[in-house]
Amino acid sequence: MSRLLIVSNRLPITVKSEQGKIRVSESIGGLATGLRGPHQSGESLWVGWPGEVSSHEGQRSRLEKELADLRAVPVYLTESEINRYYEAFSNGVLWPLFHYQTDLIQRDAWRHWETYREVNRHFAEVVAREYRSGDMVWVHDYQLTLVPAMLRRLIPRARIGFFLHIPFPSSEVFRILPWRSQMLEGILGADLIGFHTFSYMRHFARAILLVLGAESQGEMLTFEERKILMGVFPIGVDAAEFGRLADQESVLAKVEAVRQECGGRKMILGVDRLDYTKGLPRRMLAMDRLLEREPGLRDKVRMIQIVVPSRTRVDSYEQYRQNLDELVGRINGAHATVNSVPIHYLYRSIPQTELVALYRSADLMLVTPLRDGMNLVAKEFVASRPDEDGILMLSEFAGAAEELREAVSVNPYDIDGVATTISNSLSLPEEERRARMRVLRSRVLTYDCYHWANSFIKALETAPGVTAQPVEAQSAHARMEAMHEKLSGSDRLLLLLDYDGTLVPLASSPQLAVPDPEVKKLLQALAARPGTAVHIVSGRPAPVLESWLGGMPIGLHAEHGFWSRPEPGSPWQRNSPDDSSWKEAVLPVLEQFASWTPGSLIERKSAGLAWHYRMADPELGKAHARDLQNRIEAMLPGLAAEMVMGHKVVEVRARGIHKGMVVPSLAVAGDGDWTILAVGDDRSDEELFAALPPGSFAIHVGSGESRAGYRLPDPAAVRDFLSRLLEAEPREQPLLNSRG
Ligand code: GDG
Repeated sequence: MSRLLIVSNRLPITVKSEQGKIRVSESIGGLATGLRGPHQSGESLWVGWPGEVSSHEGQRSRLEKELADLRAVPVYLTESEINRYYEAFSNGVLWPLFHYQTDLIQRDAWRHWETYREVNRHFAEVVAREYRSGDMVWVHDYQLTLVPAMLRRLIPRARIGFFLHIPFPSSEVFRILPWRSQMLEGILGADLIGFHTFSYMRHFARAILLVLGAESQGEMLTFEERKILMGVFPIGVDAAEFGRLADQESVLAKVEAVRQECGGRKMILGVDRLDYTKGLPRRMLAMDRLLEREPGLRDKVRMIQIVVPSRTRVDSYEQYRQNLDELVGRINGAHATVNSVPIHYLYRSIPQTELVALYRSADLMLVTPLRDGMNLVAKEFVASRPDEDGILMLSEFAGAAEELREAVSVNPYDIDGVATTISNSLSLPEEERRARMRVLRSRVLTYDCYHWANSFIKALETAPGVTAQPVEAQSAHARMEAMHEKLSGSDRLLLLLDYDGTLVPLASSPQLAVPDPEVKKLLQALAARPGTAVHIVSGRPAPVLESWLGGMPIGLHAEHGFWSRPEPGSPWQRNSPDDSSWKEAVLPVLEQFASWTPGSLIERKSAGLAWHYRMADPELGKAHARDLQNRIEAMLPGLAAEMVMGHKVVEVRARGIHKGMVVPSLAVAGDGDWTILAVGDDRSDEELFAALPPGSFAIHVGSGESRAGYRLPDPAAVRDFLSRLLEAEPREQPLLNSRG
């Protein structure tokens, strides 16, 4: 059975040192509980920071023994690493950024990126050390985004999953991060990438499209030749356990006591970690507004707000706490009566049974974060209501809102709206309260933390991943080598090469794809190879090819074979009659699309017009390309033109022209009998491949469908392949070939 290696910043344990003895206890929480089953089954391990522990060797070895019993592997971090990687970079930069609080990003914390990387590497090394063939690795959260790619390098064949517990922000916000590409590439080391909601997944997909140019299709994307799956896995809580606690005698007694204390007033509850994402000041201001508008409520409601201390060493949290204290003090001062203080505010953590008793006592639970990955408090509240009563008020900016549709939804920024909604909720009829709670309960009970962990693990087990590819890749490699050998041995070799995307990488703008000295040298050397004819078959206009490659001893074919200059020095000749009457109708349409699609441009050729959208926003470009295709298709029947959809280009050209046109004359030139190799990356190259005589070879560059029998990943691989032809001598002495 395959083991699962769980990797998170913190180990789910608490280490205490009592009278020189080390005690380790397991922590509770959705993540720890959900993974307890998978962690304990097989020989799975949990890798993470054990917290601040003594560096004393004796103490460490005792700790490690205790940890080994819990199948936990420590990643020790120094105080300075914790300050920089965890407090400063993870909590001071990534946390506010991913929660849209860009003003709170610590300015000096940007310096700590290096430490973030080093600590991520340290984690990856510990995992790689523990890894055994067949294991699966599951990396958690924003502190460890670089670990998947680092692992991919250390243990290339491992199945790696990554789950983000916080929101993935809109790409507009994400791209603020100077290390956005490194972070995305880090995450893309995984085979499966999980998010709480569909919007986070979409934001991520958009970010990789804009930042890395990697296009996804639904939940699937291909990056560096690997298939990567994305998915939505909303985390749940241990609902059965909360329900069990909520029915316990001692808890019910506490519920009774809380209600007595409320003395008939409606109880409003809030439970949050002290964090600026939780929307506490606005929630308090909404209470303030409500009591101002409805003074009669002052003796009729009581709010209990538990605030759990958190990240006390990060400056912005301390400041936030002081402001909140003052605000609550002011509101209580303004609305307290002789009989009651409206907001009962506790700044500390409470035992779980007490928490459940509060959940079960509440008439109205306020969960109003400004942003929250999921928010487990909302689900715990629902799970703690076997009595099927109580109202959940939930911010539309919590991940939980995408699932818990029967909660009363609020926009936490709309203070007045929240005040009104609190007031309305308090008077909801019992029947409606129960109806909402019943549906909420069925969701929370079904999709609990066990379901979450199991569904992620199952998806990771079956994700396409790297493991699916090697056999195919190996056989492709062997075939490729066999073909190379045939070409190398040929003394009459005809090379038909596309230019853009084949010999040089696609440039953002067509004018920028100027040939570099290296490619010129390669073409020169190939042309000088005995018995070898080299031809460039491109979609570009003749003047461009002439100015870039005119001086070389090779044949040039422009505009998809409309023009040919088979030998250097010979004039360009047309291969088809010139009928451009169709341009009058087509050009205005292309111009319209160019103006609608910022960044796109029109290329004018003698027998064609091309609308390039590589520089436009990729999604807008794609959508408009589809629209343009429909528009042109509708026009074509009346025109002597046809349309070709290429790589980020829609081209309209005179009918009957295609790259395959050049093949017949070249194939018979110099008595024929050539071994032909055609290489191309685009749809227009398929026509070249189709026209090749039997026994020829065709290589498609890049991914996507092709009729070519062979494939190379990119122009660098093409160059490498072609330059290897220069190493081997042909079998026989060459015939001099005059076709250049
Ligand atoms: C991150 C994401 C996502 C709170 N006070 C007490 C107490 N708690 C427990 C709650 C709950 C947990 O703390 C808080 O969980 P949240 O989900 O609300 O928030 P984060 O800690 O920010 O977690 C979040 C989560 O990851 C999981 O993916 O949902 O969006 O930010 O379990 O019960 N527990 C006890 N006493 C307290 O006083 N015993």
